[in-house]
Amino acid sequence: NAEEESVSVSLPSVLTSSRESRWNDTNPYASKKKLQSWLQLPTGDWQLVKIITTSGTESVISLPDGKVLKVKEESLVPANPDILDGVDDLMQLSYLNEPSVLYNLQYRYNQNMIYTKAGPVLVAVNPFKKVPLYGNDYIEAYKSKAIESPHVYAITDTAIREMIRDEVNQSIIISGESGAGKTETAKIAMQYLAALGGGSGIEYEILKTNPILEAFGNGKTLRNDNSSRFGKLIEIHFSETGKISGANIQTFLLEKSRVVQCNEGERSYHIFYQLCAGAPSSLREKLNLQGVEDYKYLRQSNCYSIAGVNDAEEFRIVMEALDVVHISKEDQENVFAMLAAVLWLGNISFTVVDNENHVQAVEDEGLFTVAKLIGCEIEDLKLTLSTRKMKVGNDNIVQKLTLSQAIDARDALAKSIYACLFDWLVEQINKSLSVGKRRTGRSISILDIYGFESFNRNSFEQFCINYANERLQQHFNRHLFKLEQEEYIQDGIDWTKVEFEDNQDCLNLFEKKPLGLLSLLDEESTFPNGTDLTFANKLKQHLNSNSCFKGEREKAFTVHHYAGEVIYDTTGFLEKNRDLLHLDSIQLLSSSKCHLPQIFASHMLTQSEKPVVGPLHKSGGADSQKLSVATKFKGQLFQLMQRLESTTPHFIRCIKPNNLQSPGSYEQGLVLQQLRCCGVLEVVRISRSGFPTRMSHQKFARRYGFLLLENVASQDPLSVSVAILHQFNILPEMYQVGYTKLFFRTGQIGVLEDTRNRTLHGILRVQSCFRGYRA
Ligand code: AOV
Ligand code: MG
Repeated sequence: NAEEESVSVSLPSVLTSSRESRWNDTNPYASKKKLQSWLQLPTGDWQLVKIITTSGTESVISLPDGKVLKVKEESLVPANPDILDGVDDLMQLSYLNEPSVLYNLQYRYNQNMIYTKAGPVLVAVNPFKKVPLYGNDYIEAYKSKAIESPHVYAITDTAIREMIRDEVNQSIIISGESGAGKTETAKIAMQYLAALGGGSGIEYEILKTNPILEAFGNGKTLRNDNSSRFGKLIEIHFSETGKISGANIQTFLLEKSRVVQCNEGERSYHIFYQLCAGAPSSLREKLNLQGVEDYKYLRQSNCYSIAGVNDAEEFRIVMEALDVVHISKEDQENVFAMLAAVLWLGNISFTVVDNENHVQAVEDEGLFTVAKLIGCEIEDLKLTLSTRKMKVGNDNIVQKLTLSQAIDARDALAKSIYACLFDWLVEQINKSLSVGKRRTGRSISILDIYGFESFNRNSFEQFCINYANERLQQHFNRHLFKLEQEEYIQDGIDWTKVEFEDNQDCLNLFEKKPLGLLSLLDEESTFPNGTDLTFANKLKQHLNSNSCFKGEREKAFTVHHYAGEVIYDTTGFLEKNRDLLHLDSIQLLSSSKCHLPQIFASHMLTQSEKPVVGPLHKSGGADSQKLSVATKFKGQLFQLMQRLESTTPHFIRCIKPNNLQSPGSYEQGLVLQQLRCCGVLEVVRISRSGFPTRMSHQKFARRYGFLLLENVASQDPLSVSVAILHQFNILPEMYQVGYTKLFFRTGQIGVLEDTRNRTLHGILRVQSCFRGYRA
């Protein structure tokens, strides 16, 4: 039969290891390929079985080990013929069901083919090992179209071509859970852009921003040894000739809390460990650098190294990269001094000085070193850490701090120094990358933000990260589902809707005013007496009827995200959202003799001049007042979405095949959950059941009208179009006639184009014949 024959002729060699080999050779049913089905095992995994007989309600099936079972008909899901094993676009599957998609991805994954198309979306399954798919040879092959199998290179190539062809900015939007491979994928895309658009040397600088930003913005979490703790959009600019002319990096909400606190088994930002391990001895001396274990901030999580990572070597790479992006040696040293200051701040301790539990900073190596590194007086530092200036009426009073207040003040200072340092670095990098300045308005942006996170304990950071992912998911939905469906509906097409998970409800839960998570958080943050508990109670009071929300015991609440339920613990929410830095601390920095602290201080001051959302101390606030963190973040996200809306998006979905970060392990349940929540199946279904080729009646009539046998010159374009469709016997299920456009299924227009080309060719031949005759 035809199917059997095509197996032997058209399968690439890498795919020929038939599924049959997994079956016992003595299995008498081994040859009945057509009757393969998927059976779900009690573990939840899917098993390929063979149907021996079917009675309509029950089937007798055989397992690969020869066992024969009787199962209910509805527990079986049809499997695809062997010839479709490992197809490179899920659209090609005859049966589009979950086990078939899972199997197809796994089949490819096992052969290092980690990329698969799902219609317009690229799916990337994290190999957790080096795979031989990258480098110049591959780049050349994709550039020349010698290889067409799915790849980040291929998607990036499409983006470049479309940017040039349509003169529209492009975006490559990478999403997926924490540890799924977004950052690696972004780097692979950048590599391709650099290779194709390179020449001016600026591409080298762009690539070198990666080790810098990863050192300062990534850390080890329980999910990912190199987890991004900030979001990043890098916009790469191109000249008219398609060469890279510059770039600009925008970052989103760095997780500041990691600097002063991180969980058992996690690490703070890589750069701290790199500095301690790799600083040359002169620098060590200048900064009074110790080993990582001597710093309290680094000691608390009990984790100092990452398997397979040499921090000293990484430090060398970062220093080199800093040179490349034109950060002077002097500035580099200032940066390292700030890092050391942060580490030493964590070592400052306090002693109780009166019977009201007020404290003072202990005069020890920590205090002295911080003062020296920040460039301020020891006395000023001591005062800043143990008192707070307040204005009551017209009087300035000095309030002494208790131990926990003093620790908060100290940690707040450390966090803001680090966050300012990060922002300053990005600013310097941007200055260096914008040298070209010849903006033509053409660009390709790559978005790599922190992935969806769900830990045992989820705090304000996860709240923000997951909110961002929710927004991104909406963008994805809008593009792939809504816009598509709306176009059909607008044009009056009879078209069965593909149901998809819309996450608008969850976004409303976050964004609705005045009764949404963000508004309520801000409101509670402005009340001087607001606490995490009053915040949690308020949520329960106002949001319990929302289907995406559930109040939990004590201070917790659950949000039903598109990617699953997450329980948030509100402990620390208010403080993190207010993100206060005492004015005393800002004044301390501005009094500094050093360059960077002064810059940081003025940066903090300009920030605090913005409209006030933080707590207002009516008694005369001496605190820095500014937009709340959540509100600022929301504003950034809206801006980001606006920017992305004006681009042609290309989506890459990264999938994490196991939670162990280990190669070779493919957990079906885990993969399935990710495929479900990112709507991969629906994307394929919509692309397949849709009519991707569209042409207006006018254009269609103009292009193919001359092929008509009867004269229709007087008729309207719609009638001409219909006449063409009839004359060429295009099957009714292959097209739809809309109010303004014709919609075709994949491949249909090719038939007409062929005829058109052949006919035109014929006409030209006849014409040249005539010319020859006349001569
Ligand atoms: P993420 O960006 O999606 O997580 P990463 O890009 O950091 O995830 O990937 C995690 C790890 O997976 C990397 O450190 C690599 O070891 C491995 N990996 C990913 N992609 C590849 C690839 N194509 N080839 C080889 N190894 C790979 V987070 O930043 O946590 O959301 O916030
Ligand atoms: Mg990342």
